[in-house]
Amino acid sequence: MRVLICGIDGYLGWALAQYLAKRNFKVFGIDNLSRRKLVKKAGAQSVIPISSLRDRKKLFEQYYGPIEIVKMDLKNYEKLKKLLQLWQPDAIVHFAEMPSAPFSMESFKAAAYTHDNNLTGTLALLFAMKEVCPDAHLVKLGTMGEYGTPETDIPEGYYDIIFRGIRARHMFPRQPGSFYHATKVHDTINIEFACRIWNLRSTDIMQGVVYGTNQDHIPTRFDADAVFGTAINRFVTQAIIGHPITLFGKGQQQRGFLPLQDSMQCITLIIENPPAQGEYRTINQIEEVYNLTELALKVQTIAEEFNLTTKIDNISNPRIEKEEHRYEVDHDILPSLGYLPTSDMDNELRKMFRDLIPFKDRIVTTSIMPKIRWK
Ligand code: USQ
Repeated sequence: MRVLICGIDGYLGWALAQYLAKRNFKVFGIDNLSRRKLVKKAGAQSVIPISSLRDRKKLFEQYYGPIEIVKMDLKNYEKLKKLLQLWQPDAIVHFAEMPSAPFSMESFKAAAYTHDNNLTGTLALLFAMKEVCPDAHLVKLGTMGEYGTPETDIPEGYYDIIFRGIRARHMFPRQPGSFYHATKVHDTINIEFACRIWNLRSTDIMQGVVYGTNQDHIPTRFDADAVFGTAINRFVTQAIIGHPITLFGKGQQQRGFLPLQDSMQCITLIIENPPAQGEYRTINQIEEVYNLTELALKVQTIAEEFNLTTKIDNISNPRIEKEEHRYEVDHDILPSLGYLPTSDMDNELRKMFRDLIPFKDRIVTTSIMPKIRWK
């Protein structure tokens, strides 16, 4: 199977390229390298060192055979069409978006960049697919954050409502928690529309917070700063350098989490089990639900195994978000496709400590405390 990964140089993209190559998929990639630039601008760096794209490609070819990677922006519609014609992908995995909620809340400029990058990139891809490869399967990375934290349970994309006695199936309401999460909601509307009118097919993945390091020959990037790092990845690096764990507010916020390696398994299963032509399918991709305090305590306990004493601090929450809320999420489709978690949180945390301690000196202390506030 031929798979194009848009955003191949990122945290998920680089891990997926190797996961698929090991399983004999033919992989192609594009990337505009924006993640590298934005992390640098945020005064941080990948804790695990990563080489230039050119060197990464060479290394990839030593382990897995030839791969074509083009440095380009997804918004470059004409070039994108040419590459789709050349590569003829069966599936296109779309990770090529600006993924940080805090970044999108920094300023008008940052919010506008996020909208332009994410929405225009996805639109270019939809139009190009319609023109060149309408049968290909678009595997789009959405986020659990599209739903927000509603009062009710969260279904997989759709739910039944009865209004004035008439029952109908509707897209579940979205309540994004940042302008970044809002761009994913806008994408959802655009992709569902494109499937409906152009008969494209897509799986939109509502993914929870991914954590961990990869298990392949070439490491993927790992961010721990306040702009691009996510909760567990940040907590582990904080424990390593003796910085108190930064719990925002009450720390009772709940999220769905899954290890990087299992996220790769899920995406591979989705590629192998495409929806029918014309179908827009939503899948919730999480493994375990925790509140942030439970996670901080877990990190603290595992840190002790590495002789690290860790303090937990409840700091003023830079975000506007519910700090106590319901979080009951349906996630039945992936298990029905054969998904089996391969690791538990404790083991994954141990592995993270082992992989990250050697790079302790690369953790940029000044980038840990959040500086961007929602208000
Ligand atoms: N949090 C802390 N301390 C920190 C960092 C975060 O308490 O140092 C809290 C946040 O307040 C929030 C929760 O942890 O309640 C999750 O925050 P996060 O930064 O780990 O994740 P988030 O900003 O929601 O975004 C991340 C990815 C995003 C993806 C999303 C999935 O950056 O690309 O879409 O996770 S989800 O959270 O399910 O929407």
